[in-house]
Parts: sequence; structure tokens; C-alpha cells
Amino acid sequence: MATQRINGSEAVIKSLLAEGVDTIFGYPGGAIMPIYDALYDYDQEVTHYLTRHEQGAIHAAEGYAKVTGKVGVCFATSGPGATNLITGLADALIDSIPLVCISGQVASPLLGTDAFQESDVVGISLPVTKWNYQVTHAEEIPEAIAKAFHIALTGRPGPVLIDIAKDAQFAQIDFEYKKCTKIRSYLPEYPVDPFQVKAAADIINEAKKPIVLFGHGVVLGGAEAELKEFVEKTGIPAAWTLLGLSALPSEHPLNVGMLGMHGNYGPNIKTNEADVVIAIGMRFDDRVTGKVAAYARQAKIVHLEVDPAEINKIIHADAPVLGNAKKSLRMLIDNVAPNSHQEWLNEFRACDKIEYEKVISHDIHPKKVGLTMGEVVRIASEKTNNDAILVTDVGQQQMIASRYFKFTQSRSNVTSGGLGTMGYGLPAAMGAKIGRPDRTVFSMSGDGGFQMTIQELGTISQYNLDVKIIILNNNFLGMVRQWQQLFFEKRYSFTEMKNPDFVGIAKAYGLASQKVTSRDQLEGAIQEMLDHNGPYVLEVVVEQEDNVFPMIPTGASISDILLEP
Ligand SMILES: Cc1ncc(C[n+]2csc(CCOP(=O)(O)OP(=O)(O)O)c2C)c(N)n1
Repeated sequence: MATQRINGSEAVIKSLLAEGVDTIFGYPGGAIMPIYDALYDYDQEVTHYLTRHEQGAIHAAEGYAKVTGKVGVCFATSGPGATNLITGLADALIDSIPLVCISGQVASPLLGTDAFQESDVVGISLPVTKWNYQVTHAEEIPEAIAKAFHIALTGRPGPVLIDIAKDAQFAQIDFEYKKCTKIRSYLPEYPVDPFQVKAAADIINEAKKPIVLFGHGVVLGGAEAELKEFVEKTGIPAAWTLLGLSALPSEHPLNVGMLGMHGNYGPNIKTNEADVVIAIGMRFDDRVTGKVAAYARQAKIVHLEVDPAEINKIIHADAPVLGNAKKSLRMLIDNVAPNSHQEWLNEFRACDKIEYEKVISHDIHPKKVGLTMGEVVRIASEKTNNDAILVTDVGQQQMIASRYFKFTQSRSNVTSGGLGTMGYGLPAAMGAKIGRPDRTVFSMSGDGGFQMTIQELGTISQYNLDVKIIILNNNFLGMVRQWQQLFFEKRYSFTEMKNPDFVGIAKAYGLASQKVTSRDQLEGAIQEMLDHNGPYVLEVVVEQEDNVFPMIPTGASISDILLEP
């Protein structure tokens, strides 16, 4: 490519274009104004969405990245703009979301002087980025951005932050862009070792009661087809983590449900009865394992994982397989014998029956007067033929939605898993809709989390983003209230909320809206929301003191999962 004489700001934009970026979320300010000025001339090539808060921008970038598999990009100014990205960076790091964030910084001669809106964002973001870097010379810009994209997307993905001093944004350079494909001493993905695969296959071929636990690594590795082929060839029941959800269709006969604290009864109980546990792209998070000392002690553990730091971190692997899930599974499929485990699978289905009678039927087909979150989720899923993208916030509604919403395609479940970030849902749903305008996108939040980023209704309105927004309003910080009820003698310490008129707020933003308070209104309202051409806010007033069950109390074994209080 011939070189061009341009300033650092234009170099930022051209570098992003060279990486195929066509969507940016952001919020301007003094230290990033030259970059925004350069952006002004590129409105044909790239669409910038002005959010209402930098946290909104970064969560939108996360939602966009999750549904597209591309890198999410966001801009923020220095100081408070950059620090407002920190929660999103932490969220993206723990959930392995590829992001490239660009923050403006004060001019390099002012660094370290407590200049106006100076903050050490490289220092602050160090533990919550996969990589970060401060640019003080314009010449560094193309290489820094090329590295940023390579690091964000390769191996175990994650967020990268590039902080660019204002003088570097102004300075002229001879621009030339070379994509980065390799960095010394950065080995994002190990080649799969056939001996490791063989050892894993030998264990799997001997197994009488095997279970697959699959996680986000399957989605990030693009290994959905291989996962399906693997479980179908071996006949092994497969359970998912919160972030693995939607990698295998909900109605697949070998899909046995959700793991962990509010997961399904069968997969939790049976993990502690299995003779072989095959963990694929999951990291044995404490929400999944419960008490580690009582977790799958009887089982041989096979662990397919791209990040060597995850192997033997929580659970010792008898047969680790290091590498990308798609490649590892492909090799494993060739090494395992066809099998079926029908009797073992029937044991899961017997557990499902117990759970259905004790919990699920009451959640999704309630007989009581008050509305349940479960019935709202069931109807929303049914009315979209189980084919929508579901974006949830954090709390009871997140667990209920993950349990009862059904999926037919991958990359359809967007949620804050590892960090549990309230306020994530609404902006992430905007990003999801921008990434997949062809699909129905639901945003489901509690009344608490919704109010953490409620201002993004402004962004949704400005760009007419057709997000179907459901607020499940129990007038409580529901999940915390549930714990207070169960473990703190019902001492409801600061969890009750006096809420605003959500419909009035939606209308003030120019959005269609409706409030539902009784069952006879519910289906019709959801249909109306879906029929409406454009964004819609539906407030559903649900029972105040409903609980999410099953539940594994903190510190308890997964075998002690409770179906009722
Ligand atoms: C930013 C942030 N602050 C606090 C929490 C702790 N927390 C977890 S769930 C929850 C309650 C959520 O209430 P709401 O949004 O109304 O949803 P519900 O549980 O009622 O569905 C709280 C406060 C959190 N996860 N994130």
C-alpha cells in the first residue's frame, strides 16, 4: 500500500477501516475531538452511534461483538469518559469479549501534570484489559491499532484499550497500514496435540455415564457444529453454562439444560454421578461448581480449553486438550466411537420431570393471580418461534430468562456472565440489534438494572433501534431480596424501590410503550410489541416476592441443589 500524508486522527479512522470496522459506539469530549473531527468525513464508510453514557457505548460494543463475532469498537474522551469504560472493560475481560476501545488523552507534554481531564487510564485499566497501550507519537497509531485487533480477537478474546495523546492525534504521518498476524512471545492458540486428543478419546470411549459441559468457548471458537456432531456421535448428554447457552439448540434431544446456581436439577445432580465429565470451552466458574471440594470428585475430567491458564485452575484435568474448541472437537470426533447412553439420558429426563412438577410448571404456567417472570419469558419465546436474540440484564430476570427462553441458533443469548453487571442489558441490546438488524432482539431487565442505564432510551430513540424492551418490574432489587428472604431472615435492607412511571419515561423519549398488570393483558401486549414497527417498551408488573428456583446455596455442593425453599 502506498503511503499517505495524513494526521494521526485520520490514521485512526483509516486503520479501523482497514480492519473492516463499519460500526463505532462512542461519546466525544475535548481530548478526542480531533478523532471525532476526522470521523466527520467518513460517514459513508462507518456509522457512529452516539450513546448517552460511555458505559452505554462499551456495553453496546459488547452486545454487537457477541452477536456478530466481530470486534466491538468504542470511543471515549479522557478522564471521566475513559473511566466510564472501566466496568465494560472488566465485563468484557471476564466474559472474553473482543473489543477495541480508543480513548483520547491529554497532550503528551501535559502527561503527569494533573491536566484537565487527565486520568491514568492505562494504569486504571491494566487489570481489566487483555492489552492496553498509550500512544504519544502519531507514527505509532497504525501498528498499535493493528496489534489491538490481533490481540482482541485471537486465542481467548478480550478487550484492548488504546489511549491516544491529543498531540499524536494532530501530528502528520506517512500512513501505511499492515495487519498484524503475529507478535513475539504472544501465542494465542496452541496447536492441538494428537496425543492429548487420543488420551481424552480413550477416557470418553470407556465412559458409562459421561456428561458434556459446554461454555462460551464453543461460541467464541465457532465450534457449534462440531459440538453437535460430537454429542450426536457419542450420544452424550450436554449441559451448558450461562454463556454457552444457545450454542446447541434448546430442543436438541441431548441438550439437558443449564448448569450452576439457578440451573436445572438434572445436570447439576448428574455432574456428581457422572463417571466422565467433558468440559468444553468452560472455566469451572464458582457459580457452576458450587463447593469445589464436593464437585465431580468421582469423575475423570476431560477439559478442552484454549487458555492454558484455565486448565487445572479450579478442577484438575485428567485429560486436558489445549487448543481452539473447533479444532480440538474435530480431532476428537475422529477418535471417539459411536455410542448411545439412552438409560443415562433417561435419568436426566426423570430429573426434568421432577423439576417440571415442582418448579417449572408454576413458573411458566402459573395458577396464582400475580404475573410471573417465567410466563412472560415463555410467551416472548413462543411468539418469536424460539428464534429471537435475548439480551438480559442481571438478577432474577436473567436467571429466569436463561432457564425458559428457547433458542434455535447460536449467538442468540447476550448477557453479562462473569461480572454480573447490572445496567448491561439495555445498551447491549442496542448493540445486538445494530449487529443483527435482521433478527428480533429482546432486552429484558429488572426495574433496578433498567434504571442503571435507562438513559440509553435516548440512543434507541435517536437511531430508531427496533429493540423490544421488557421491564420485569417487581419493585425490588429482586435477586438481593431473594437472598435476604432466604439467608438473612427476610430483613429487606434497602432493596425496595419506588419506581418512576416507565411508560411515561418511554413516551417522553418518543417510544411506544405499554404497562401490563394482569394475565389477560399479557399475550396481547407482547403481540402488540412485536407487531409494532420500531422500538417498544413493555413494563410488566410481576409478583413482588417471587423466587428463582432451583438454587444451590453459596458454598453448598451441586448435589444439594434445592427445588424449593
Ligand atoms: C452494578 C451492580 N450493582 C449491584 C449488583 C448486585 N445485584 C445483583 S442482582 C441485583 C438486583 C437486581 O434487581 P433488578 O434489576 O430489579 O432485577 P431482578 O433481580 O428483580 O430481576 C443486585 C443489586 C450488581 N450485580 N451489579
